[in-house]
Amino acid sequence: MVSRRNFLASAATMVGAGVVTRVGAASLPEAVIMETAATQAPLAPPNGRPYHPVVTLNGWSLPWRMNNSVKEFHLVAEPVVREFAPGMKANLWGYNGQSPGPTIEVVEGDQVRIFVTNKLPEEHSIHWHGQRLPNGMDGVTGLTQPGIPPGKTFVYEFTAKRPGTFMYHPHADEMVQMAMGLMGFWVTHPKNPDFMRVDRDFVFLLGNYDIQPGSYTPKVSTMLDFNLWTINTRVFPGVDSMNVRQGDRVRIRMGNLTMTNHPFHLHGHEFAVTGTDGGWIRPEARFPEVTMDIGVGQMRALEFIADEPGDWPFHCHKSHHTMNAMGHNIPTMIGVDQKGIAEKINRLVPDYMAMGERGGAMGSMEMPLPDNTLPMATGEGPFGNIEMGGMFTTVKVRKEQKPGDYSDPGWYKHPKGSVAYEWTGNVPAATRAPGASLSAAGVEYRARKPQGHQH
Ligand SMILES: [Cu+2]
Repeated sequence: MVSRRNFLASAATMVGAGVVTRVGAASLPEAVIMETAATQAPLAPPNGRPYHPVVTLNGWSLPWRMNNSVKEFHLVAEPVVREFAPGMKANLWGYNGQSPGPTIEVVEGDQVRIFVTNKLPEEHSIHWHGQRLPNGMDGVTGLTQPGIPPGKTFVYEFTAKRPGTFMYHPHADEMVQMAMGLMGFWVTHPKNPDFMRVDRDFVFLLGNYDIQPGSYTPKVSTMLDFNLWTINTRVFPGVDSMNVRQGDRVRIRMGNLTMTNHPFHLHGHEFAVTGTDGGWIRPEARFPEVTMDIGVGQMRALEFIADEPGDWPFHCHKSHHTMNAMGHNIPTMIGVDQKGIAEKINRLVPDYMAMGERGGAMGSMEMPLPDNTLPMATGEGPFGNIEMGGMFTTVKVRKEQKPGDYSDPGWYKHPKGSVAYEWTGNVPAATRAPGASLSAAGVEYRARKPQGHQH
């Protein structure tokens, strides 16, 4: 028999081991949902310890309920519709109405209880990626818990021990459930709100999907050949810009839940990688970068002072990852005269268009698209087509952007004389090395034939 005294003693031991308590809740907390893909204002903590909230790009943070000093959250795994960018929607699986699910923000030392309701047609479980927690709360179906059956609710309880940047994702039928969009961001803020304080703190997850033009559901068996590379399950021009005030200290935190690495590149500024999966990097161990590779399953935080005004790209440097849905088996046609072929094919296929003769720029392309897909690379900028898609966005640095204002200031107005311009003077012949002869008509080369082993 468990006396009250014994129960308290054992409860104390459990807290010491990182477990909060057995759930004493009489009711489920409300499952808050969000239906818009617009970036929501930061969630100022209404109770509990103070912290500086993050901003989830094209997303939001999940409100909680305080129950005897335990922060209670409610996630519902369910089918959702996500708009990747205006003109294209997909049938995915997500949390609380969206993919990715809402960001969960807690403070180091918080006791956390998360109710997970499974409204999927198969078993589910959530793994709290990167957290220190009791083994039985790690969310691995079959290993640390039984799968959550459809229609059931499970409870996860642990103390958020380590401050830093984390994620959550299923560890049940993983390949399918992640290919369908089940994932979310997690931030554990430091106990001291002034520790590594920044003015703007953006977060997002990288995802990949294979949704063939004209279809609405991702192919879940695709292993590598994805055609949509996403920032919070959005593709450019559907990805919001990160709007900051000139001089702000800006942090961007990312998690990579795709099947490949992404070298993210920031224009116009250097940044320091300040956080990894293991926690915060000591100031003396940081080094400057303009491109940071983020590997599969990794999380990274970078920081910079946004001191250069303008609209600065922030994007994956793999050029196929800044494009949208399109076949990949396209022959290179640069320099090939396709006029005759196009005419002949047009008799059979009226909309056929010769492509690629002068490169792949999509700016002037007007080939009809199938339903529910996006042009490969498009986004109207102040100077025309931006010719980007996928994992691309901008950091908009403005002197006039008020602290705490995240609204889009529009395109940058360049000071007079500060935009690249056409040269209209003489173009002298290029100086070449003596004896060098390079002309388009006759490129000289020497074949170096194998000479056998010379050592
Ligand atoms: Cu990439």
